[in-house]
Amino acid sequence: MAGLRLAVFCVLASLCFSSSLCAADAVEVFVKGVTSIARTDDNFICATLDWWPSEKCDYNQCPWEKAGLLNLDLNSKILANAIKAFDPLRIRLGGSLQDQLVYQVGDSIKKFPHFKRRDDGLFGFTRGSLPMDRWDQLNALFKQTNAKITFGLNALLGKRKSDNSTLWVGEWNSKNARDFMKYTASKGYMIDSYELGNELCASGVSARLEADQYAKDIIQLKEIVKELYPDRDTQPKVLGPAGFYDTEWFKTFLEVSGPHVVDGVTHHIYNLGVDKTLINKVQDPYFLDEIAETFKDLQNVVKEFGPWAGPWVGESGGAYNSGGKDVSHTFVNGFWYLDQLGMTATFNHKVYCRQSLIGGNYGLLNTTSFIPNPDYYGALLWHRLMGNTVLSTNHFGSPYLRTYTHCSKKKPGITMLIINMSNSTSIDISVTNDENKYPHNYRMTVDGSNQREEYHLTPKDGNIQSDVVLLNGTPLQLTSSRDIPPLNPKIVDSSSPIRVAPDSIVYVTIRDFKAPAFFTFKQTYKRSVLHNVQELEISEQPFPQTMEHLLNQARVRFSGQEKPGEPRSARERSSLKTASFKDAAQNKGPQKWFRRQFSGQMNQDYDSNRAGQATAVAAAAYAITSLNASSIPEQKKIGKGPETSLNQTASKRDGFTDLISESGRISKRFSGKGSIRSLKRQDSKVPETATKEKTTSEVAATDLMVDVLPIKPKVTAPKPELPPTSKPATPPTRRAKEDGTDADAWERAELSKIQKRYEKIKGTILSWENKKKEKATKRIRKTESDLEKIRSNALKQFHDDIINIGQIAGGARAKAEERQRNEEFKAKEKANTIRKTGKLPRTCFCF
Ligand SMILES: *[C@@H]1O[C@H](CO)[C@@H](O)[C@H](O)[C@H]1NC(C)=O
Ligand SMILES: *[C@@H]1O[C@H](CO)[C@@H](O)[C@H](O)[C@H]1NC(C)=O
Ligand SMILES: *[C@@H]1O[C@H](CO)[C@@H](O)[C@H](O)[C@H]1NC(C)=O
Ligand SMILES: *[C@@H]1O[C@H](CO)[C@@H](O)[C@H](O)[C@H]1NC(C)=O
Ligand SMILES: CC(=O)N[C@H]1CO[C@H](CO)[C@@H](O)[C@@H]1O
Ligand SMILES: CC(=O)N[C@H]1CO[C@H](CO)[C@@H](O)[C@@H]1O
Repeated sequence: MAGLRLAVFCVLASLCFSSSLCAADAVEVFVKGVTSIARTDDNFICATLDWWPSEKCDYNQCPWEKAGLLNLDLNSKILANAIKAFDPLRIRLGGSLQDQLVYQVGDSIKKFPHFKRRDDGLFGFTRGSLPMDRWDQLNALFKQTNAKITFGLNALLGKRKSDNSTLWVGEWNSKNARDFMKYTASKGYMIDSYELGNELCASGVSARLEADQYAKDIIQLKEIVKELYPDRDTQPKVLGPAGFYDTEWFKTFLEVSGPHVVDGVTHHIYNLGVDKTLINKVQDPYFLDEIAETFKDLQNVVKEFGPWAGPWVGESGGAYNSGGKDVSHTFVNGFWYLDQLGMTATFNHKVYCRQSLIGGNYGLLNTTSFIPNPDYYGALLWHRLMGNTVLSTNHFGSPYLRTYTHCSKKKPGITMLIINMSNSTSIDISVTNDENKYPHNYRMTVDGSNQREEYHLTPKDGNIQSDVVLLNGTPLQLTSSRDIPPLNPKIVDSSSPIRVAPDSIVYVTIRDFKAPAFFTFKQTYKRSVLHNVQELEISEQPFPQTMEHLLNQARVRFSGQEKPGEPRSARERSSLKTASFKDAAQNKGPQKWFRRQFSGQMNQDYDSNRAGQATAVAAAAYAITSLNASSIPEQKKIGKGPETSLNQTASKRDGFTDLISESGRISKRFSGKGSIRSLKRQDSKVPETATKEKTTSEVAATDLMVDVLPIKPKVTAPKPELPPTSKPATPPTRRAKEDGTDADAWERAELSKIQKRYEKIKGTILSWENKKKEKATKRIRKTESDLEKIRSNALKQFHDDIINIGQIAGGARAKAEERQRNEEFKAKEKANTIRKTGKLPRTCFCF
């Protein structure tokens, strides 16, 4: 919901060290923390093991060696440690030869000892078989390492090739699969999911099936699973079709298989090819974006035709036929791989299986030495840092900069993945100092959480085709016990810049970003909306629809607002940004920025289009927050030494009025942004859809973030003690008895001051509200004389106006009341202290 959208706004500004090469390139990254745009499985990272024998060769190389499931060294300590490090790692067992594999279990099974080269066989090989003792060994490894197993079953047994081309027809003979599953279940081997067939969908690769036949086969598989695993808690999932996406085929498959048969809709990605340009493709953002369309289409088809299932990337090596030599196992491949993880997660994919864990040129582990390649560490960091909640992340900077954000895993805050694919410019990115944006939050950070955790991945010797990756400058190497080394972050003060080197990949964890806290606000918000709706007797729709309506409207309007009329020159832009960065460095920027934002919204944007109604609500609440923040000198001066400013209280009293009457420049800012975006869209060839989600007001949420951080005066407020002031006044000499009286008087005076101040604020809110409502009412009266159609439109608008106004006022009011309670509480606490200590507060509120 747009209204609840909350964002953190970071100004990433690049500074120039060398004045001659000063290409100031400021990037703002917006993260909407209030609503998740997608959700992954807890174990999103997955890697595959394949059946390829060492005779699998392409382009004069045979890169599988002994990495296939039938000949892999299961006693490798590195292999076990590499799997264990994920705890758990999803492993998908499957691949091209799985539909020629029989399981040596049950009766009447012919033995096929090995896959052998045979030109007329599928994929150039004969059938092969899996002996149960090998299966036992594999499971011993999986159990020891706590792996989560997906097993791909042979889907071609019982079928025959039709006369025509690659189509296979006939029923699936599930007997061998059933015997195998029965054996597996009886041994107690844990299987997370069974998948049926490999790349048999759509036009297939070596063989293909019709969608309705495959759907019938998978229904049969589901029946077997239900029968063999009656306990629903441990019942393996059923996945399919494990092949390349085709809209019609996938639709039919989901329709015919029906509800709750398929749990995961798996598709395969090999969008890179294997040509000599592979290394360019993995660094080309335009190329990388092309595949987004597929992810989006699948997401939509699953949503529409199989909402009970989730989309999975079941196998993806990027470059087919075992990956690209000197590319797929080196650092540069991470540009493609980690970008894929980020991208598919935003398209609601649950799992992403990398081909391969080991084997081919694209192994996360080296085929022969088992030593982890750079992508292994990229994946492990993702698994440890990125939680399952995906947040919309946006910037208008270079397309070579890719950013993705999730809520952090198992910890508060967010983790952002930043990929800089550019190899040329040296850069220095800064995040706006958060202190002014999260004043109360910062006050809770006694545990040092105003620090960021950064993980910088760079290639050894700056060679992007290196197999060795550095974490924060140190090569990642196995420990002496052949174990995965610890992956320790660099702790960085939040106010300092994030430096992102060219050709680097960075994970940043920001603990202060308390996304879950927004629920508190959500409640308030809902109530205020409902309240207004009822009060004005315009409630026509149930609440969710109303909200949905508001959201859509805001979206439409905001995007409609993108006039290419006012594009600011690069220099203007950069000077503006430089300025805001400088301000930020002085702990002032964000506040000013928000103020402008707020006033602009209140006066212009709001009235003219209400697109940013979310912004307005947020801003109103923020204004109240800033009131508080700036009215407390001690808080404002964090890290700046004591400085008395008694007058601030007085001068900020009218903050709300100031904010409302101040004329804003922010609408320009908005449209400027819109135009930047639309220009970008034209030349960047980013699929419409990839950006569409992001056209709502990013700015809005920023402010909300501030607002919704939990206010816990009891926890966060400093103890009401009275440290020495910078301006020592007359020492207290009164006796305790008198103090009681003084304290009472002081308390009364203080409470009455607070009350007056808030009365004034509330008065301002009310008069603003009345004014706006009056205006809206005038508008409706004027329009009433128009045609019936116009009339109903106007009515609708009127309702929206009233709701929006109510929201803004309600949000502001709630905030003000909250602040008032806090301050009264404080005053009382202080009065108690005074009673105890006999010390009266003096020139400033230094507590
Ligand atoms: C074989 O292909 C032709 C044309 O491609 C088609 O008309 C015919 O129905 C196919 N036969 C079978 C058995 O699929
Ligand atoms: C494995 O390591 C060897 C030796 O460093 C290297 O030549 C080879 O390319 C690596 N292969 C993979 C797939 O990692
Ligand atoms: C940077 O990348 C471009 C194109 O991707 C390439 O032409 C150029 O040689 C690269 N420069 C360096 C220093 O690697
Ligand atoms: C406080 O501010 C008011 C106006 O804002 C000014 O008239 C007054 O002199 C100031 N008082 C002090 C003590 O600075
Ligand atoms: C993260 C980031 O700022 N990326 C930079 C990468 O390099 C390009 C060009 O050198 C810059 O434009 C990006 O800003
Ligand atoms: C949200 C916030 O910052 N509230 C603060 C307002 O000011 C009082 C007085 O210092 C604090 O106790 C609150 O925490």
